Amino acid sequence: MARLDFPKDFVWGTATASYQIEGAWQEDGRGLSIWDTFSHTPGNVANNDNGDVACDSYHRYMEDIALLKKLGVTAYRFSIAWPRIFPNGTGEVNEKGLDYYRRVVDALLEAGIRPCATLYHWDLPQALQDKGGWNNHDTIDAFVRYAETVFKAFDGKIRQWITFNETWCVSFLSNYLGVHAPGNRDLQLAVNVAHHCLMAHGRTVKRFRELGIAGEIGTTHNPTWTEPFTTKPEDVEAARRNRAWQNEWFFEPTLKGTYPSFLVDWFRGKGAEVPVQPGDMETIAQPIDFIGINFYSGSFGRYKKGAGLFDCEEVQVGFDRTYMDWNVYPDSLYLTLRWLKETYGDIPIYITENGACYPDELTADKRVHDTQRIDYFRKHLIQCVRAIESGVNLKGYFAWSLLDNFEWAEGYRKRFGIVYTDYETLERHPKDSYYFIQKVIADGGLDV
Ligand code: JJW
Repeated sequence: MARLDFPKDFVWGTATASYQIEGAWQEDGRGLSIWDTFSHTPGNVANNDNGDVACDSYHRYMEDIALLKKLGVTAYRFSIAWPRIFPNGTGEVNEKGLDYYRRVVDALLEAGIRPCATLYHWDLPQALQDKGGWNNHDTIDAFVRYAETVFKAFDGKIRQWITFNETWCVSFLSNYLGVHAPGNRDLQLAVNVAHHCLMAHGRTVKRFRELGIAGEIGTTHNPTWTEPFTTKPEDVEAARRNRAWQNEWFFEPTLKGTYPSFLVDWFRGKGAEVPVQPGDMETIAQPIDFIGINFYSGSFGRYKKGAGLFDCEEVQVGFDRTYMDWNVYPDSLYLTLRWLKETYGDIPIYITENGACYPDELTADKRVHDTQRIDYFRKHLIQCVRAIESGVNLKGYFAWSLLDNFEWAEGYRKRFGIVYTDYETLERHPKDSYYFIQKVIADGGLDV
């Protein structure tokens, strides 16, 4: 048996997001978001589930925080619901919405847990969507105003800020593939949305610095690794296009102030132009303190004319798959981390999400023996140690998720929690993976 150790100051955490856990969709003046609209429209979400109640964390956050404390985490990543703070996206601040997060943040600090807040985890105020959403430049101004309001409200208390969660999902998954809210299928729209979100990120970082807010700010992208199936140039190029779409399209503007030019040309060939105005790229590339990555999976790809946007088809190479049908490909996390270092240098990296979905069952004595999830965590944590010992500046790891919750278009049937949520009673039951993570944190590493 061998030991793999994490650095002493490694940050351990779990992650959640407002719409996925809070419920209380009409309480204390909360406005509607695009996810209320989307989930209340039949056919968009499995089983027509919605976030009206979710895990009821709006009322049960003290239980969640007690679970975090017992877990032994350094930090907790949650998101702030924009429509609780500005019910119409702009206008008057809703103090009652701020009060909820004041209670959460104070309880976290009391428990010795560092709050890490995401500003945009997909719940765009519906009132802004009605005016074009992220396709409209005014949404950028509204976002900066919302961000500035919460920065001031939590200055000195929240010391780690993430502007956007997974801009690829916000843009392409939601506006080109049509899977997430608002459910559009338009490439030009998706390219515009990506650009405007990146702009909103840059302008927010700028404002954060101007206001002199304490702490660090960054953003979270969701890279996936596409490995070419063969060394044939056409396969290598196809895999590269896929990676560029999921990865460089977001990391490159954020960290270098450019878009990958071959992909700009590729999009042009598909009839979509990138709406870059003079000065935009400098705005996007404001220096940030860290980069977050949400990492789940990778795949093998090869050239096939007409497959997807990039003439790239996935090849099944025999991976185990999670209940999301995502490959379990732990090496792809290492490859991604190495690529980040080689391409963008030593900016601090946090894994702001990593985890797996399996069809968990609660036993009669209220346990969940989620051995597959433990195996997934173990394999990915091993790759983290590999990366750290290879010189990757990986500072922390947040497991997705603390709780089973509303998994977007998949509804409640897809469980990612290390704690089981009983949706009948809203009771929480730690799974075996919770105790696994607890031990890794306590030991500062794992036996392999
Ligand atoms: C891609 C489906 C093609 C969340 C995707 C679907 C392909 C027509 C998990 N991360 O709940 C990616 N998650 O809120 C943030 N990340 O394509 C947090 N990415 O359809 C988690 C879903 C996702 C996806 C889901």
